[in-house]
Amino acid sequence: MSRNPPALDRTLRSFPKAPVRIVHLGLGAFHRSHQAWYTQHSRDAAEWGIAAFTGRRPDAADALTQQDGLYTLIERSGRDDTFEVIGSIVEAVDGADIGRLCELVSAKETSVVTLTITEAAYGLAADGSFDAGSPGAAGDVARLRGGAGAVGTGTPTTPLGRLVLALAARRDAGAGPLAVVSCDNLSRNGEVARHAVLGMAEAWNAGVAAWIGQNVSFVSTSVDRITPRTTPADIAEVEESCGYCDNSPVVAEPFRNWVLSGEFPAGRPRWEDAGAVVVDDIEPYENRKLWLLNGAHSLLAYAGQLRGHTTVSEALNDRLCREAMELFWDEAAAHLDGEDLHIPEYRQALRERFGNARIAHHLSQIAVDGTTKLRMRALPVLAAERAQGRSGAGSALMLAAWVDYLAQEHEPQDPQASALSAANGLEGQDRVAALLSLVSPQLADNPRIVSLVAGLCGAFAAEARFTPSLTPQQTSGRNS
Ligand code: CS2
Repeated sequence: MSRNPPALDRTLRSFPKAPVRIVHLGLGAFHRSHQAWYTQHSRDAAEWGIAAFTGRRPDAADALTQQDGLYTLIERSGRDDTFEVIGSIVEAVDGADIGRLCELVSAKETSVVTLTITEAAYGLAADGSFDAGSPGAAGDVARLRGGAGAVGTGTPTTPLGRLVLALAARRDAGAGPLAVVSCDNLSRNGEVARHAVLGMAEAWNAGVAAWIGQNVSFVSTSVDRITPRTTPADIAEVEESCGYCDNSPVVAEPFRNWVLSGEFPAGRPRWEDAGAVVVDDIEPYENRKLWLLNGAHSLLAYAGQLRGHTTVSEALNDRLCREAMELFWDEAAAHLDGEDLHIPEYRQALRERFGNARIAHHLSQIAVDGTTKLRMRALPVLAAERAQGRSGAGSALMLAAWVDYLAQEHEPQDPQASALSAANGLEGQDRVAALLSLVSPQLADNPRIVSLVAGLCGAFAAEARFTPSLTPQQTSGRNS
């Protein structure tokens, strides 16, 4: 191989640039391993280019721009790696460039806005509703109002605020309806996105809110592809194996899945050519993925780190972590109906996906934003178990692992970081109740749940062993 390999760009790999018809907010590794891959593999890919905007920092856009938007997807199985250049992102933009965002969203050709802005960015309050008073949302409402309602003069800083401003620009341009597609791991993510966008728009300008209500469809999706952070070794591997320099490769497992439900009033790529599935009722698929995959991930993230592990596959090799995961899965499976969900096969596939030791999926990466994630991942199963008169000990174990993890992680990354650190300063059951209240008041208001979780704290200590009291047969009063 040459000592100075050429840089990856469209002169090195000739990829026609499709016109921008999709705007994406949240340019990160997952968008590049998932939606960009599906778009490239649609039969009509030549008509659908993506303009992807970063979130807080411009770095990812700068790096990708140097390569004309091209990057290498390293598909990493348990045995080997394969490489593919992805060219569906035709423009990578700093998220702070609101002028360009408004220009693209208000273009008639733009038909779809996809989002991977993280669960926390939807501004959800502890009861799951949109919190217009949360610091991010309130700041952007003030900034939008600071523009005296004139589009283009306010400069919002959150993805939601930016999207609302860009949709207002589309209204003013008369560019017609379009679809907003949430690709974040939230249940009913389309509905959540609708509440969040409308909530912010209503707080700013009733006319904009009314236009959004009538012209923007919010599509719910369940997205799946394990995508660990790229490391310097991955960059070196691409250079070695492909013979060019790529500053932004992305690593993903071979598995991928995308289920969508909702209207696309201005059209969309034929993602189904690439294996995406369009359904009327997304809830069962969403719950299967959120509870079994993401729920197990959160459990392993906290329990695994308590037991000294770094990656998902390491945690899976720990008997205690594995047993806890299976216990939680048993609880979740009791509330996942429908033969076409193929739960036993799905569980087996997850064991294999998690066990892929060639994917170094860091537990610390999964552990962030615990209050929002646990609300989606632990709470529904716990509530469903208790409604059937069982304790929900498997789900409560996930919460207990998080409570214990916070005792050693004093500066967790979380949308409620300051409230978390105040709650973390308390002791005993008061501490457990205060922490749980940040996941949901529903948990903290129930003394039996608080003592169940408090009683499970310490379950992942080095010398711990599960006891029969942790089996799902343990019952509690119905509806308690
Ligand atoms: C993970 C997800 O970080 C997390 O919270 O659970 O990013 C997970 O890897 C993806 O949803 C897999 O599709």
